Amino acid sequence: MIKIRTVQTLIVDVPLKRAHMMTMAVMERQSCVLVVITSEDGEVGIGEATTIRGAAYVPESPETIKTLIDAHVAPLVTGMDASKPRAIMAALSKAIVGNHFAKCAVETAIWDLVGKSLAVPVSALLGGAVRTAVPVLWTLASGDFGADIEEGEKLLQQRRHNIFKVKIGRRSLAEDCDWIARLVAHFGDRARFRVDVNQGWRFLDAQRGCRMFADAGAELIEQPIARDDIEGLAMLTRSSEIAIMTDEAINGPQRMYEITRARAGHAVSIKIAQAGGLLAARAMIDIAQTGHMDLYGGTMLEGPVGTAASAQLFATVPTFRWDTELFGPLLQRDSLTIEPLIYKDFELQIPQGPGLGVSLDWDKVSAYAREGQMPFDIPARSNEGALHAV
Ligand code: MUC
Ligand code: MG
Repeated sequence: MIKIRTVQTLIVDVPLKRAHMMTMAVMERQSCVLVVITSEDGEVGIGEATTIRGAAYVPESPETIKTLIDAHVAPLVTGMDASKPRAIMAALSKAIVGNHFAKCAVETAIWDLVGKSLAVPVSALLGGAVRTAVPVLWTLASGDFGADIEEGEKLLQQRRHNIFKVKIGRRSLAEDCDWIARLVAHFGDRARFRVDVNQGWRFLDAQRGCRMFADAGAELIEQPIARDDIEGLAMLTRSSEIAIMTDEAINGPQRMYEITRARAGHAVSIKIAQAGGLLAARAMIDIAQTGHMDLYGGTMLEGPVGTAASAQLFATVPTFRWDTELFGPLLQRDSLTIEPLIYKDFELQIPQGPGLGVSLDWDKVSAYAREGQMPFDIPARSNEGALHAV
């Protein structure tokens, strides 16, 4: 029995290295909701939820996530047995509708707590790792062509990334297509390119876009049209020469089942937050694989904690046909964890330590904590150097 004693949350705003421009929002910082769960015997588990600029992407924001966990999750799970994550998630889904990002952060902290209590990595609790690293692409979204080239060159030279996803949909179809054609011409066979429209096109634009971007040298188009247009996605999938990937449309196992049945995409993005947690994401992976959909390991631009959680799950999956985008920590100007995640040779190394394999650096957390979030009752065992409340 790993009895849960406390569930605490705080919001931390971490500046990004550069503005990240997408169809629906421009981000200059990432707001991370940290969830800290302690057990009666003093062990600590951490989780993280991030959204894309407030509630611009999903109907949750850092503020709603924190409020929901404080008001409704903490009283429910306090006293429960963390060694039974399925039972806890079942209780949460009975008591709380939706709120997948909040649930994912809580589930992550529970897995971390169990892993740390048993001294095994979370991947071992999820069936066991079948790989030690996952390939990671980078998203070009600076909004400036020269800056995109410079960024891509640097990342190639560092052997960080050789696959690039470009955020489009803010300009006209012709301008976006020209942008990609020029990137492809510049990098040649040194890099591969995809685009993410983030629902920015209408169906007819998308039909033209598939042809135009295939000619421009892109290999995949992510979420070209509205998230609820499953039939439209299926029609594009049937006619497109290049791969269509479904992302925002997937918000859990049920939706994954519908999308797989409809073949609304050649590939599907697996995001633990959109799924509603690691168990739900595992179910989505199983449904997609059973239906012969290709997998992609997605992100909600989490920092190192949420990224480590995705990595622990993805470590148990033999093949991501379209790689992963677990680059969130690299976009942040500072790291909230003591152990930095290791990126090398175009891959993220799966953290090997107990639990998620990362722990919070409380000096950094308190430096970036949003006003009013400190003082915070820092659990002693989460950071041997910070035995006092900040
Ligand atoms: C998305 O739609 O893929 C993930 C990476 C990125 O640049 O944006 C997010 C969301
Ligand atoms: Mg996307």
